[in-house]
Amino acid sequence: MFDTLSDKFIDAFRHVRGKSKISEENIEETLKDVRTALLEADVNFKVVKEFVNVVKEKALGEKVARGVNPGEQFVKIMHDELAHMMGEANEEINLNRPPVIPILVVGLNGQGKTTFSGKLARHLMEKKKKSILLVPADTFRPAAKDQLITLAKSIGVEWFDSDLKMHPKDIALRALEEAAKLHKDIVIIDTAGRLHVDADLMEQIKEVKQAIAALNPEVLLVADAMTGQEAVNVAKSFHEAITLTGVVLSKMDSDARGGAALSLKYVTGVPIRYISTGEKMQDLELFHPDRLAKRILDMGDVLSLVEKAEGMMEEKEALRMMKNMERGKFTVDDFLKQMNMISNLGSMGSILKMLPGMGQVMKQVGDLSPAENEMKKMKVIISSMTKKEREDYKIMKESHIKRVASGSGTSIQSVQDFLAKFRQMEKMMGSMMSMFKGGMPGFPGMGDGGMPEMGARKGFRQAPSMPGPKKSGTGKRGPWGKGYF
Ligand SMILES: Nc1nc2c(ncn2[C@@H]2O[C@H](COP(=O)(O)OP(=O)(O)OP(=O)(O)O)[C@@H](O)[C@H]2O)c(=O)[nH]1
Ligand SMILES: [Mg+2]
Repeated sequence: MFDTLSDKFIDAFRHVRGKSKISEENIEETLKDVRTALLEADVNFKVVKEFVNVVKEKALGEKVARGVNPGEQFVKIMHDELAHMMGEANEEINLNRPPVIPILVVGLNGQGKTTFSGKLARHLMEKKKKSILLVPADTFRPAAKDQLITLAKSIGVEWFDSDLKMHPKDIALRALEEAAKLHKDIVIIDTAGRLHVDADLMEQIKEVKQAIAALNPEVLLVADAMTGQEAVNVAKSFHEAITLTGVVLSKMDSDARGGAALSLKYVTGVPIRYISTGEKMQDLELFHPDRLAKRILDMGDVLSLVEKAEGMMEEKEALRMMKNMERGKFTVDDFLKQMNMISNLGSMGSILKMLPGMGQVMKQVGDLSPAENEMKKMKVIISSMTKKEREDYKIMKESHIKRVASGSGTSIQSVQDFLAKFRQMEKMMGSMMSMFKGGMPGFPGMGDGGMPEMGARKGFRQAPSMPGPKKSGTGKRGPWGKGYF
């Protein structure tokens, strides 16, 4: 996502980095490169022209704040203008109104409407605690109904058993009646793909919208981000025909250029509400212009990372693990849960990119797949261990190791390596825990009671305070024990 643009921008900044003052001469080259980068990202040339002019004016006009170097100030101006171009703050659809709220999902063929309908249902159910009815209203392709029902089942959402012989507007009306009976908050109506130039089909979708107009429906267009300016043009046509309330850019995971995301709001006035970033049901993100601007400029997006991590592990489970760790108990099962949590966040590359400056660091590191493969291998080995072994790996004798090796399709050496690594981790965990318990000279706030900030976050109670200093069982000091520093 935005990879190429990001690289080109960072490269363009070299002309202003380290300069004591921003002048017409030294930003000339930078602005030229910025302009080329945006055009290559498939941003409309008029938008590019305006963007570059504004950035130039601001960069030359602005007084350099004390303590900030001109290069940093230039990046800040770029950030603000990029965020502005993409629409400033995220506006999620308005859910603060009485049910039933209809959401009509429209767009060209094969753009990801059905997939998005499922993703949105899951998101609104899990994050907004809404009850949803999914409505298949693609009367041209019967398989589309099955596709939506399969998705509905996979996410545990109810669907409406539409009669595909009916006009989509009647399906929508029936579904709304049913939703009211079932006390649902929201209906999501998945419609057939249609070309914006097909007059008959555009007429049909107008009729659907008119039929439910009294309920003030959200009308979301799903557009493939990879099609760049074409997506912008399609959004314009649909907006003129049926007045959209938002756009969803799909297949952002495959779009390295980003032209549609950058200029759609600017050109059409319709806000981008969500981005679809994969085929799985959890691959949906809110469109946050300011955060995306940060990602493009390799300033990181820690907020999104924290939000992704939230809710991954139940509070009860987190407390149980914490208690066990306090007792110096860290099991293979705990380790597996932590690995799964990380995998659920996405690929290592996508997680690291959300940290400031990591985009460039990763370029130097190169391929992250060996680390990912290593994690996969460890998971396979763990899944071949019995429950007892996972609770206490020390009971594993040679025969156990042999069994796990053949069960996981790895080798005895691999299992032994894993156990050795785990032993190392367990040791480290023990040392860290005794460090928290005993307090560490020179590290304020880490004395008794653990880290004070831990309880402050929403959803996490204060970690139970830990008892006073504990004598290490072996008498040895771990790598971070007292006296090491
Ligand atoms: N990589 C990627 N693939 C996606 C995304 N969204 C949808 N797809 C894939 O795109 C293909 C089409 O998706 P659908 O949801 O069936 O598209 P549609 O707009 O409902 O298609 P029609 O109903 O035929 O017009 C499927 O193979 C999806 O798995 C996405 O965000 N990323
Ligand atoms: Mg479909």
